[in-house]
Amino acid sequence: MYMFSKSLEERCNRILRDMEGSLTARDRVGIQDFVLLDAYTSESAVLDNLRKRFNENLIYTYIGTLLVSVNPYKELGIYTKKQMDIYMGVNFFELPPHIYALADNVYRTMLTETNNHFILISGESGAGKTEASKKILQFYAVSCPSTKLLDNVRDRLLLSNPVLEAFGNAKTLKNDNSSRFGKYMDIQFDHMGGAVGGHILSYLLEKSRVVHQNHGERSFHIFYQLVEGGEEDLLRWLGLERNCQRYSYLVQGECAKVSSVNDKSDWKTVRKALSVIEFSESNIESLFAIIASVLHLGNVTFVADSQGYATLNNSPEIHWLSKLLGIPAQVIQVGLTHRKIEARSEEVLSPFTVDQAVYAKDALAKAIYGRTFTWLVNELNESLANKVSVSSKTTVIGLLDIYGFEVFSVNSFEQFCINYCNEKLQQLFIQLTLKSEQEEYEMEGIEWESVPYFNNKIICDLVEEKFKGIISVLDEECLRPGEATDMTFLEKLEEKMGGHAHFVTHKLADQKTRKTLERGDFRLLHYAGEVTYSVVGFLDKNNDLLYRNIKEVMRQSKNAIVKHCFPSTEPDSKKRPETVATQFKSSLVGLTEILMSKEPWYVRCMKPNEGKQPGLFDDVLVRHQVKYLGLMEHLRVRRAGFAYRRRYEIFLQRYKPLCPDTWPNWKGTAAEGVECLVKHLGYKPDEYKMGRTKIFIRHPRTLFATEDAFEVCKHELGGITNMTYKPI
Ligand code: AD9
Ligand code: MG
Repeated sequence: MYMFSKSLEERCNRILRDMEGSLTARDRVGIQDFVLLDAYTSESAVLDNLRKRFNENLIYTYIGTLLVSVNPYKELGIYTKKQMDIYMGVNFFELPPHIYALADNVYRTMLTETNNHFILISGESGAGKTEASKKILQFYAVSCPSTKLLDNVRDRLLLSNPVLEAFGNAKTLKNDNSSRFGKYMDIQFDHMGGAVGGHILSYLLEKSRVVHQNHGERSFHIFYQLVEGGEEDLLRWLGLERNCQRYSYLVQGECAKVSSVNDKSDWKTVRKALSVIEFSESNIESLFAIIASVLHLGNVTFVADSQGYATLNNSPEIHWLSKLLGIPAQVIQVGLTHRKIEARSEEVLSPFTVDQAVYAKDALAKAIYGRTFTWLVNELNESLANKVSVSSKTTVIGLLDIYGFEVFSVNSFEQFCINYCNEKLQQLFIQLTLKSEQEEYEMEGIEWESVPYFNNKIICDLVEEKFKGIISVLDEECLRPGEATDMTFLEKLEEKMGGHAHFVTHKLADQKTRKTLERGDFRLLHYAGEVTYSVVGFLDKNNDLLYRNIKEVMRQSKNAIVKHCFPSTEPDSKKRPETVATQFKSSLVGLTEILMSKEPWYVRCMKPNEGKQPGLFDDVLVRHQVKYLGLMEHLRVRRAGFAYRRRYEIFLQRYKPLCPDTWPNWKGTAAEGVECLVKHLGYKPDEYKMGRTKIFIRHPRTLFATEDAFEVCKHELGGITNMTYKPI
């Protein structure tokens, strides 16, 4: 027990004996805020606390205002309207941690400070990011002011989700509803707090999934929804059979049916959502014509003629493609089997081999789908655009639901991009957290003690630096078609990056490390740990090549969306389009700028086990996530100096019964009251600091002792009934 004034200590001891263990709750359910862990630098202590809470179905824990969430893989009954009501308008730390507490706090801070905010939700696949972002949106849908006009906006915001999920999510081995794109969504509020509009940005859709899925995985939900749920008339019009097995693009993973997914009812939801969002019927028709076209395209097969060139029989697929895309069959046929090349300033058609034709066909399917997805996001944005309060100023809360750090047994270009994205976000996170900590200290007039931390700028530079970074080297190689290969790319990397502390390959490694690397690998030492990438496919995926003449074919389409997606103004392939990695890099620069101009909040999602099972907490897996989510780093920054801080008013209101001078009412200022209170409790001078508006307490044990005394006092007085919450 901390040094209390004599009489209080005596009373405490007596009552503690009587209460026998009722104060051991902290031991059983852990603590609500990691900042108050004494052994805050110990990964094991963090893990223990998470486990304790998870076993009690307490999935949320704070690090200050950061929310850590562990996927329970079961319904907990904690997202009811009643729960929302409980959290609405209540001070952040006064109730047990919850996503609603965070959502509410962000909302109210935005309204009082009239500034912009964002909530970064990160975590690995299946950790619960998308669910978290939906819970936040639902909370706002219920808690924000309601009028007829606003309700319409609210419905659109909510319904944009099932539409985006249908086109951008798929079943993977890790998650039956895995988002295959990064999403940033702004919700715009007027000065009264009404949600008046929204805007969505999407990042790097994994369109390769359209043509290929690993075993146990599916393509994007919309394909199965259409085939399973589409009305008879519609399917007939699209030339589709109600049988996913008929479509080559849908059966590669050999699991067209997923028990946790109901394609039929999801189809209905999406169909209805499209109407509410006010997509025109003709656009909806064109959209489904495209989805069907992709399926038909997938079934197109080529045979080699006597010279080995690809030919196409006048197959039913071409007929349907021609009908649905509004392009003459002959034009499609030639487009799929030839490419245009320049020979002596003349353009000639050069025939494909079968392999080349298959490659071009897949490239087309990916391009059509990818571009349609972009179109869809733009349409959603039109529908979400603020038409309610155009004249007055709005503030926004951004929700970033982005792929977490990924490490597989084989990692490719996609993982490289995703992990690079996480490096950028980690950098932003450290910068913003340090900055806000420093600012708070300055504002409170308390001296800042610098914190040692790992600055991952060195890795960001390694990837993105102009002329020198990995992306530059990759782009250079992509400029040498015919000569460059994935292996020459690796050699160039070895030339340029050799000696870099965060880069290693088989050739560059010492003997021991060499054994763990293949010849076609490079390994990056990310802030979150090592990842080995296989260079196979890097050039191809980065080029994302679509032949010029097939684009010209698409331009002739009578399908309004296709026409829009392949505009005649698109720069010709004579001028190379930006590579995928470079586009991604630019979009991340844009995202960083958006985020830097807003106040940050964080949700870190974790998965407790790989088996999607409730009640199972896999220590090794969670420990790994604690590490790569940067929790220890964040904790260190938050704990530099002082573990705990509270506004004087709140601190005094809670603990004033512990001192005869402050109980029941203190006449002076809150700061003076707190000073008087802590002196009475016997806080040592170096244990706390009085800021301008807050008290700062160095060690959690001081607070715990105070809290224990409060519990005792509450018990003894029996009358402080309005204080039911436990802030720690
Ligand atoms: V991915 O990177 O898009 O593959 P997410 O988005 O992190 O992934 P998601 O939110 O889709 O994961 O959650 C995966 C599944 O876990 C959901 O479909 C739910 O079945 C389950 N889940 C997630 N969060 C919760 C929760 N708070 N309560 C109950 C949950 N179940
Ligand atoms: Mg998701």
